[in-house]
Amino acid sequence: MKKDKTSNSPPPYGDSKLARGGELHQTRQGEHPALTTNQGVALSDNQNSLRANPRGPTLLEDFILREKITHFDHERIPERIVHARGTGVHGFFELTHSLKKYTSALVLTETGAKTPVFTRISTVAGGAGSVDTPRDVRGFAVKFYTKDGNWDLVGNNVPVFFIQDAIKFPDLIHAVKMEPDRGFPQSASAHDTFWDFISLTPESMHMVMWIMSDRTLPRSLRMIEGFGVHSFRLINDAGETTFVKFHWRPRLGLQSTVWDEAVKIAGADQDFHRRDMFEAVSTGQFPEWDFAVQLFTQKQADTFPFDHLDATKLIPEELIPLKVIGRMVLDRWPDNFFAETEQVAYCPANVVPGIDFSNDPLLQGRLFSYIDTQLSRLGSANFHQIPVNAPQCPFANHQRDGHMQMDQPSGRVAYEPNSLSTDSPRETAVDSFHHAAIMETGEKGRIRAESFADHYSQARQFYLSQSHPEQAHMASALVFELSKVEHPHVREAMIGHLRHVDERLAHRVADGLGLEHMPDAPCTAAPVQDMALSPALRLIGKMHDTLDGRSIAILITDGSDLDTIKAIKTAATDAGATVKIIAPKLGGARLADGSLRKADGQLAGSPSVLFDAVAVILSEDGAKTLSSDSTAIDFVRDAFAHLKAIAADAGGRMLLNAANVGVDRGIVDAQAGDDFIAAAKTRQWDRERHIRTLA
Ligand code: HDE
Repeated sequence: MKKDKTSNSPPPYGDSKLARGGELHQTRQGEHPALTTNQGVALSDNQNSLRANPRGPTLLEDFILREKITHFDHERIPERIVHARGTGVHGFFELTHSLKKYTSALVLTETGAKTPVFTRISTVAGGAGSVDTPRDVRGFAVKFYTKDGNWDLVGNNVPVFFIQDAIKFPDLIHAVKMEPDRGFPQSASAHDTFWDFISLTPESMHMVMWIMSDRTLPRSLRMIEGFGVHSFRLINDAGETTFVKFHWRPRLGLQSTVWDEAVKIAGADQDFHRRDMFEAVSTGQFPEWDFAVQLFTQKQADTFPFDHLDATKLIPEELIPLKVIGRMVLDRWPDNFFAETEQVAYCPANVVPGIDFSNDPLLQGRLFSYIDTQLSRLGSANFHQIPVNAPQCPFANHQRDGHMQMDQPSGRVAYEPNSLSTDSPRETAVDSFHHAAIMETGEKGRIRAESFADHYSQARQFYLSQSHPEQAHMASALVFELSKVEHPHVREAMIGHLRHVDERLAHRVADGLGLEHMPDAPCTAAPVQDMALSPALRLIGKMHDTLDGRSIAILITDGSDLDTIKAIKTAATDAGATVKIIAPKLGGARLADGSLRKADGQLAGSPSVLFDAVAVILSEDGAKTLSSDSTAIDFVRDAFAHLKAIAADAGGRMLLNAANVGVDRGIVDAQAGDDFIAAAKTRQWDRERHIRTLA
């Protein structure tokens, strides 16, 4: 009470009102608590440090200045060595189908129960301040606060990984991160050290195919899949185990950008994905994923033409179908980015009774790495006490002390067994964690299993399973990436590997790079198999026929027709899209009927790369003006080049002509609202071969 009084009463001394921010205090009094030091001392002046005289030196005695600056100096913590840039959201997981037959984990057996989650989606290579849209894998980490304790499913949006053994991870990451002598490139794999490492690591070929696909250029974090990657084990009440792979499927369907679009988005809005998620969650368009499992026995695994313990392999859905067992909804933006998104500490070793690990050597290495990294990143063994990391079920043990201990345990006993306490925590046989009782035999050694030797068959299967546009994008991506590699022998080694994936792909890329001779393919440790194609691996096939979660721009000028704008807006909104009006001035445009239509975005700051489709509704005068404005020309030219639907009225068509935009099924008359909506639900893949030389 005393402090409130102090903050609201006039300052007892000091200079002018303005220098103290006095105006602010006078206009916004209300319920503000007093501003205090960390020791609780109320401040009368937060604008001026303590000086010997008005123009004299600052005094060391100023404990208020020192405390404030010292705290500020220590505000940053080490960023994550990988996955530094991420976006986190709270939500819940709801189980719809029980896995009681397979597991005792409550989170997977109590149908209808809602388990709170915190999900962080990230890029891998760039720093915390890097752009959202580089060609990169997306991390997909979910912390389930279950009744049995925290379960972290720390996955990616790609179902396989580069390497088979954790011991190679530091090499992989050092190769992909900025080159140590020059400090670039940030968040890009198109450089020598990455491709040098890859060309010498044939096991990475399958993952490389995924990275070169459009999966690594997502349109939105709400439109990506998530994969647990490794096989895990489920254990039921009888102690029987079943292998499981975990999958997240976005309800909005999958969607990606094209490369040129992703590059331009990086310039237009470096926070494109984070902003998209923020806007969706804050406007109640909560992103949702189905949660699915692939369940299989050891007997089934023995028949697979690959080893499921090898993280460079996936299990095609056609072999083991997915069973949807629940859904995740992300519905609450964190209160504070640092406290939650930055401090959240995931760890694949966080499992609950009923879930256990497989022998995947990559997973086994991860079980160690994550806790270790949190110790240096968060600075204390007590990081589990940070609210976003703390279990939401009761937890108790005899671990004590350490930096930043927030608990204040009472009593004499901090050990177990003991006879002095009647209520200290003890082991329990009920609902507690039991490892799968697996028999292990064989020779100890640094040995890679022979069943891990086939590095190309699934890379080939993935590439051949793609649609034509997707294959073309992969070839172009390879040409782009390898064109940034200075060392010819690295480029040639990569073409050699591609020959095992697909000869036509290898020739396409070699041709795109202008190679005069085809390099030899390297020897393989195992024969390359022709596996059955898997259409489920296509991204285009997983786009949904909807505008839900998509965004449409209507470009207008003074004199535009109100009815046409209204009709397009209604049709798009009814189809689920968010509609933004874009005009040369933010104040808006005076329409043909004399009304003023305010703009949601100003043309120069709202290029068409930020939208899924555009409508151009212009008066004749407006069209004339915009036809000599390069921003407006780029607006429609980019929409066309990025294979988007464009609706145009007569004025709009004038601008399209000035921009040299062609005519095809995706260019629709503004009066034909239904046609525009149908065209906007997909990309105009046929257009691509007319407008772009794909490798
Ligand atoms: Fe990670 N990984 N990783 N990783 N990983 C980290 O942990 C590591 C791997 C993944 O949003 C780090 O807290 C090793 C595969 C995600 O906070 C670190 C190996 C997969 C995130 C680490 C792998 C992942 C991380 C860095 C090889 C997909 C971000 C900061 C054995 C299944 C989680 C941190 C978040 C983060 C180590 C391989 C996913 C250093 C040693 C495979 C989504 O501990």
